[in-house]
Amino acid sequence: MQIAKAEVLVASPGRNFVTLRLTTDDGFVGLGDATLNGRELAVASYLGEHVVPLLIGRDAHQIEDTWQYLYRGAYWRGGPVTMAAIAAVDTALWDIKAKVAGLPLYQLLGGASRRGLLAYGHASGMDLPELYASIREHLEAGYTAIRVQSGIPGLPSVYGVASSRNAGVGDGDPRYDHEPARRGAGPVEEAWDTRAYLRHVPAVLEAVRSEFGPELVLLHDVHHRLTPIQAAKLGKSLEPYDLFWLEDVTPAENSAALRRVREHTTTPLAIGEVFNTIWDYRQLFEEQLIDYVRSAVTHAGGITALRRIFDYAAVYQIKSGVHGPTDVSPVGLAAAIHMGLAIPNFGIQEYMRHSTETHELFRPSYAFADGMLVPGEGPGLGVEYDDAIAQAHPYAAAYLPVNRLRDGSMHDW
Ligand code: GCO
Ligand code: MG
Repeated sequence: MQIAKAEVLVASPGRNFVTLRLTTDDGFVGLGDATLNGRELAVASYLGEHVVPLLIGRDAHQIEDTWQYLYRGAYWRGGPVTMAAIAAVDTALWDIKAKVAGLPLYQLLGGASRRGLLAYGHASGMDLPELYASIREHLEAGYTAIRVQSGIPGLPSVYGVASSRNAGVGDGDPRYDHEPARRGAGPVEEAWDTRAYLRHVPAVLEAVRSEFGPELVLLHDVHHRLTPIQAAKLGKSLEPYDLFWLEDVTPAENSAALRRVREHTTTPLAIGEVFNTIWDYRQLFEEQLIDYVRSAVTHAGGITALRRIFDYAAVYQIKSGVHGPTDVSPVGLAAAIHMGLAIPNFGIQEYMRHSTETHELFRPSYAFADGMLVPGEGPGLGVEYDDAIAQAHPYAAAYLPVNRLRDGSMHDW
């Protein structure tokens, strides 16, 4: 069974998505997500110019060999662009293999290990009343695990926080519009003040815990903004509020920074949404510096590669916590849900929920009910790409915001 056609599809149903569609000579179709938020066309071009020509005529069943061919064969290994491209090919080939078998993908990964995936949503507010309202909406929608992000007094906007001020910017559903694929010639510039953040956040989590009680699973994302000692202090100060995890406390490329954080706090740590390969996790796993792996199928080289990362993590009792923002397409999310149902060390799955337009374009068959995600029982990934809808939503340049300190210095995020 040969790959006969490979198409790179770029569309923007509220935000940009890059999708690879492979078709075999006997008519099986597989999809892979290659979306790199804010740098989408780099991956589209890498695929279109350098990968598609290599795929035509290859045996669609040789998933591992194709992965090795694209990873080792390029000479230039790793990096977000290369690994998103490889991920798209790998995911599309798994989709095809499962369709040929006539089975939902999770069956090929070992079958179901659980009834569904515990999923967390994003609640946020510029102040406590807004935040409480957002948490209540999530509880009504069935979530039992919720990420909590809050405005900071003195800062006009904070990344990850929806409010009446920035609602309506993207995805159609105001609760999720804070994911800032903001349209325009350049990135929005946000102001940041670390001391104000560190003063404010413990009080927010204390208030949320006392308002909503001990059962609610709470998470918080720091978006790489602290130094090791600041992160250690935050982790320690949040211990009484029993977080499921504290995410991305320091810039991810400095693994050793998490030693300092670990020395001081028992708050569980999650990191890895910007990682691309298993090597990025080596020190973190072997020194047991983290508790959850944040990589998405889309950014870590596909199902083949992420499965190896999870197996490696399992040796150290580290669990999955796959990245699931709205900039991972329903194809990437479906792949994560099939994996999450099968792997032994599943922890939690992020589920922000895509816009209506995005669902119309991809028609995913996974479902969310009672706080859990299930992948659907149709063959393959269970996602169908609608070309007519894609045509109605052409690519539009969009950037993530940048982050500056009050004196104008660029800051991590
Ligand atoms: C999360 C993330 C996202 C990312 C975004 C970048 O935990 O969901 O941090 O909000 O910032 O996916 O493209
Ligand atoms: Mg994050």
